[in-house]
Amino acid sequence: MLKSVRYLPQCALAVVLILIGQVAVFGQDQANTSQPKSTKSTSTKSKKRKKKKTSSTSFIILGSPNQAASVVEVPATATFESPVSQPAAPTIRAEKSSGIKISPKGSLPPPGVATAGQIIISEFRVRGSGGATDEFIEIYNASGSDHTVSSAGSGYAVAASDGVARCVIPNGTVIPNRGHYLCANSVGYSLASYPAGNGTTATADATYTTDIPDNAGVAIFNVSNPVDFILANRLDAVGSTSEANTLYKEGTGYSALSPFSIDYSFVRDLCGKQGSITTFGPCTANTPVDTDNNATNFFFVDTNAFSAGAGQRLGAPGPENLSSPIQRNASVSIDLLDPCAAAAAPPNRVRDFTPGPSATSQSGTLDIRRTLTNNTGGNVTRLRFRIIDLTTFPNPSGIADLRPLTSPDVAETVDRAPCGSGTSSVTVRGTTLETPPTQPNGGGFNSSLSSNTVTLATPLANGATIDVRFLLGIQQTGSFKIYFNTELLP
Ligand SMILES: [Ca+2]
Ligand SMILES: [Ca+2]
Ligand SMILES: [Ca+2]
Repeated sequence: MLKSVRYLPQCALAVVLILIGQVAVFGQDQANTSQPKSTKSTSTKSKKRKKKKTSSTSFIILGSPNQAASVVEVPATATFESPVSQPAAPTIRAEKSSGIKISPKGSLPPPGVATAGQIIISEFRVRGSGGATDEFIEIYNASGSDHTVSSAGSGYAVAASDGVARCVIPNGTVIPNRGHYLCANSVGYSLASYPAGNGTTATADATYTTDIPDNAGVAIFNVSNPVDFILANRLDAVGSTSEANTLYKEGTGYSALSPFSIDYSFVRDLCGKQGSITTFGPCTANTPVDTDNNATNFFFVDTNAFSAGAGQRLGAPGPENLSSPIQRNASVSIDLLDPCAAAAAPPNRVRDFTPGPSATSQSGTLDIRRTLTNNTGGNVTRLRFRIIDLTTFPNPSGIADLRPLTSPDVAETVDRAPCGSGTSSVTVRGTTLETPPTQPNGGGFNSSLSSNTVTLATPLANGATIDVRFLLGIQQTGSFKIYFNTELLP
């Protein structure tokens, strides 16, 4: 049945569009993948420039504290090893006591139990390339501090709309601030070797074997006994428009999918633009957005940008578990590789016009280089970057179609402060597009690029820097944007 769905076309528009851009005239916050030295006349340029301004093209790599835009839920400034005190325990007790009256048990929940929105579903799928049971549900700690699971039952249940718990996160489990917990169907889950922490992969923290039907809702409760699966005990839910039980979705739900067995997932928005390919400007969030509206808080990605009923977007599932690196944008700074050169000029940005593989780079590549500084206060032993916003397929004309790729190390000559007093040679470290799933068209939304030279044996010390590159295949030229979250482990 996959055959009937549209594949990524090899877009022939690239050649036509290659002369549109004028990188140099826009300055460092403007971006275009076309030829820097346009042969177009000045009058054409100014016309173009006016037009572009309305669409506010921009390019920034998220990462430095002053770029960590306002966040819907959790200020990204907190470091995960300095938890704040338990979240307002007395208030929680009072709140839950009214809810608990409905419970047959009649017992007060223990102090510290999570409340709605504190522990949420951040990514999931109920089918995959491995078939109907290739499922996972990723849980995220949005509480603002490390959270110790503490329920009146045996833990927090993740249940489908048949009312049957699939996983229970046991009492006593500590989910780090901004960390994850992974629940997966052990019968079909196919992404267990997707990279996670140091020497670990995205294996499930808890498993189940009973299939979740296509488009069925899923919810997480702060209880484990199914009789207590009621709204007052619900932490979060996500379901489709075809889910009848409103306990298992928020709002009207995400658009129901045709049941294709593809490498897709629904990802909670990490940028605040609802996965829009065409919306430029800075992200307004860098942690999962939860406004209790599944239709706008989650977007659909898959590795071939199929149209399956819930929007089309090149990207990849990225299941994260307790061992996975954690978003710490506020604890690193990301600067130009060469602070004495313009952001849009080499060696900070290198445009290679040589056509590459037709599936990823038919119009060449764009190579973005940055210097990351570890400000965490300790070693960094694992480092990767997750794409939270991107121009990619399916893009309208005038918008670039970018495909993040694996890149090797490269030697580069840089000028650093004080500028003009001599140059030095540095090694710019390549980054690796993490798989599975295989991403034959390059990466996309939610894909991750790893700095594999940072390891337990070779950590990045506090205050130390690493020069990194992000290689982007270009399928179609035009205005572009790309935003990353920095995920790391101490
Ligand atoms: Ca299923
Ligand atoms: Ca919610
Ligand atoms: Ca994820």
